[in-house]
Amino acid sequence: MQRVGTTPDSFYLPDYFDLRFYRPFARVPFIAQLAEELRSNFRWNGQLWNINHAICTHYKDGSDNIGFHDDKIRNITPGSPILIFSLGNSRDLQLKPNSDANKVVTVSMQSGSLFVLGAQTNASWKHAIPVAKDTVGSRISIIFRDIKTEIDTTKPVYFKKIWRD
Ligand SMILES: O=C(O)CCC(=O)C(=O)O
Repeated sequence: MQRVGTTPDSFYLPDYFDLRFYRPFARVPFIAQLAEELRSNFRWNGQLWNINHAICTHYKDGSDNIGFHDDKIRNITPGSPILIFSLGNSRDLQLKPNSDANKVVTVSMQSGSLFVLGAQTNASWKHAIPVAKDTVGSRISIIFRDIKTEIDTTKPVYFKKIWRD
C-alpha cells in the first residue's frame, strides 16, 4: 500500500495503482497533441490560452445525457474559453440564457468540430446534451480548459464516473 499525502485526509492506494496512468494527457498522446495544437494556435479574444487540462466524456448512446448546467470556474483562468471537441456520432448541444427560460438555441456537435464556450456565455447561459430523439451510437467529447491550479503529480486524480457500462 502507498500512502498519499501526510495530512489527516490522506489515504492509501494499492501498489498497482500508478497515478501516471490515470492522466489522459500521459495515456492518450492524441489528447496531448490536440492540447498542444490549441495552446500554440488557438486564439480567443486576441490571445493564446494555456490549455492544460482535458476531461473525456463517453455517451454510449442517445440515452446518455447531461442536464442544463454551467461549468464551474473556480479553478480556471479568468476569462478563458472552454473548448468542446466532439468525436463519433453527432449530438445536439442546447444553450439556454439565464434571462429567458423559454429560449433554447441548439447546436449540432459534429464529429471533429470544436465548440467554444466563452467565459461570458458560460456565466449567462446554461448548456445541456439532451437525450437524443433518434437512435444514435456513441460519442466522445473532450473538454479542454486552461486551469490555473498547479497540478501536484504526487497527489491523486479524482474521477467521477458518469457513464454506465
Ligand atoms: O459533452 C459535451 O459536449 C458537453 C459536456 C458538458 O457540458 C460538461 O462536461 O460540462
